[in-house]
Amino acid sequence: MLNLQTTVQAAYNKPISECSNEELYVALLNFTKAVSSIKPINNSKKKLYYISAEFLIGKLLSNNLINLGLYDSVKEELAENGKDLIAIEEVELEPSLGNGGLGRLAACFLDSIATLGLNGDGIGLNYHYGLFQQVLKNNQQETIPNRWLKRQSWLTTSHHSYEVPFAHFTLKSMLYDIDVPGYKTAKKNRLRLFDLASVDGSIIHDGIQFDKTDIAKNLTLFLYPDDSDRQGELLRIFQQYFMVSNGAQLILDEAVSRGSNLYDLADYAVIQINDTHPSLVIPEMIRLLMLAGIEMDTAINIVRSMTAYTNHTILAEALEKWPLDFLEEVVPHLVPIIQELDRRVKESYQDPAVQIIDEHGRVHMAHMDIHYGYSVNGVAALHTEILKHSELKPFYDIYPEKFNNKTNGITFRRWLMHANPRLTSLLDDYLGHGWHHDASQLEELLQLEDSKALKESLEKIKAHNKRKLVRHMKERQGFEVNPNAIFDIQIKRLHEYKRQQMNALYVIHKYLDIKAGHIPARPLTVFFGGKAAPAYTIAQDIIHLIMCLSEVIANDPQVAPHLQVVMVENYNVTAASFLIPAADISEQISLASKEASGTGNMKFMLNGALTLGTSDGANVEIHELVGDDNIYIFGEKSETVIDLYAQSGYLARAYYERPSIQPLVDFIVSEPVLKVGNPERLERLYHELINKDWFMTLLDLEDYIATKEKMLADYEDRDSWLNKVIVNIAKAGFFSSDRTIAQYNEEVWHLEK
Ligand code: 26V
Repeated sequence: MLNLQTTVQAAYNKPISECSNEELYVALLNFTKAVSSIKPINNSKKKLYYISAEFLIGKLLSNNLINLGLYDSVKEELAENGKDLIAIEEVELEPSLGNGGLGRLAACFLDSIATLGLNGDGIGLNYHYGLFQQVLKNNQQETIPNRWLKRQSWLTTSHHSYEVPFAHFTLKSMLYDIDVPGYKTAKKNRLRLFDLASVDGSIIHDGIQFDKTDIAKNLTLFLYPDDSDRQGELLRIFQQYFMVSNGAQLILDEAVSRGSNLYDLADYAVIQINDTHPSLVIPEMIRLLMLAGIEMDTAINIVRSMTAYTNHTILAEALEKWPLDFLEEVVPHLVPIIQELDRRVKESYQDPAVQIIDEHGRVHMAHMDIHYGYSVNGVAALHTEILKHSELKPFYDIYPEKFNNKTNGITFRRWLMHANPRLTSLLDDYLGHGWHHDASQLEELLQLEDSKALKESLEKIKAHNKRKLVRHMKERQGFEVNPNAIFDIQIKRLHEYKRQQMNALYVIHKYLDIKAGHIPARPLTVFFGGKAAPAYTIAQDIIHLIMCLSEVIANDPQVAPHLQVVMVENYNVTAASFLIPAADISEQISLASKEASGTGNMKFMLNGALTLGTSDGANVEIHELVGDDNIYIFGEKSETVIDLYAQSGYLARAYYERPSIQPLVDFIVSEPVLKVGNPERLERLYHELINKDWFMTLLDLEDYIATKEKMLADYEDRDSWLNKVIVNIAKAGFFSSDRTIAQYNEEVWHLEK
């Protein structure tokens, strides 16, 4: 039996009590890896391959200790020796293998797949610097490479290596594995990350710049490297093909080793394509099957029977379309296959909207997935309906049977047990442990709605979590936050459709209101966190506005005691686990129809925050579950928004001219803000809001402000607020990713348990 004390003694020749946190972290890493390595790998016949450009897995130490059932004993053993597991975990660097919701979803799914005892691995790339690190300086975002990979890490080198052919050279891959233990399970799965030995970080200069043409050195340096020029776009194709060619070769090897003759491949493997980044797996798998001697018709049918596609967005700019000549330049051997797939579509369907290769010679990756896969799913009920009846309607008309919904979910192991241990023990005290494996049991809380003791405990836990966040902010950013304020939190990637700018306009409203003498009953702290893509200028401008407002307010003694704005630097999974348990208000304010699902909304609800949101994505399902009294919904509905787009019916200026709105927008370029800000950025944002406002910020602004004011007033009735909190926690069970994965398995994958 492995033992922590023995591991530490063997590594450092001294007892736990004499080790530094750095030493103990490495010892715990190796100890946990060793315990996990003993677990057998799930080897049941049919296996899922979840291929994804992103896996936003977060720090793994506590997560893996929890899943291996070791957390309490390790924590205790460390405490007995005067050491604190939480402090030791600080040493771990967060893996930088993802960007936002899509990557975090993939991580939650891996946890649930393993926990449900299903055979399924993740396939992706091992980016050495991953997504950039955000530094906030001079009220702006700066970007630097994120050096997350250390010599000692969760990666284990595997013996697999494949040759990946490109137009002018062949690259030989290497494979790293990260164990995915699952919560108290007998078997484990893995995350398989392909890489290249020749990749070389020394080619990075001036922040995150590098030579985009040197593929052998740059291939797995960054996630989503800048694609604003041709070389950048080509590099994305190099990355995607490298990922899927390795993946397809691994899938074939493993299927054959389990007894497949390739004609029956679909009995051994199912591929889930996570958004379109892995779509080239379709022509690649067809190519490999043909190389193995299978004729094309049959190869196409095999691939179609084992490939399923998930759509995560309806934003046109995120739906990938690669010019055929780019593919010709990187992977010429796939081009005839893609052309043949397209020819067959054109032979059967005349509608240009469903073609794979359009009249400009661009390959629509999603179209290929839909024609040559057997399942297409959206990630929340509303999103799937929009896909069926609007965005992908011509496809739904052809293949109604392929379309299905899988509302997203989150793993409660990380987002409750790890992030909020006090709430976890409270729930254990009231409900027992049944909810750990069956989250629907949280509903039993509803019977306790009138319990004074429960409400008092919830108040105490929230206050504790706020103090924890306050300490964290002080340590990380030197920022003083008032722990007695209402914590209003918007954390997600910076994007105009998510409308952080609308929240900033609320802040301006509140500022002006306080200046006019309306002192709020309680202070309000508005937290923002999120990275903006380096080439996305308006998103950078929004960050700039938020930070300028933060400064203006902090320096105004009349307002500062009542209102505060905090921009959290480098928002990531680690920051989320401090922020979410401390929240009172969860901001989910996207323009209706644009947020496919959202998963932060689910994490906040589970941790006892109330949603302030539009009828978008999974907010709609949260609303249905908790009822009108327990959520704050505002804004136009998705049908109205879709109509407005169809008729070009939204005119920002008409809203701007309203007396309630104009002073708020004008404040962006007012003297106090210009004094601390960059006029070019502020003026650009100001003009954008008045003249374009593509995501209709001003459309919903009045309703947003009124609803938020109502929410703040309601907060003062603590008894009634806590009733709402209880309903939200009780109803969150539906959003366990265990439920989502069980549905994928029953309706799409059909893996045996
Ligand atoms: C697209 C692109 C295209 C250009 C380069 C970089 C890049 C990076 C990512 C994407 C796809 C974005 C899709 C996405 O992240 N969707 C989010 O998926 C979540 C999980 O389903 C969902 O909760 C969010 O609502 C949705 O925005």
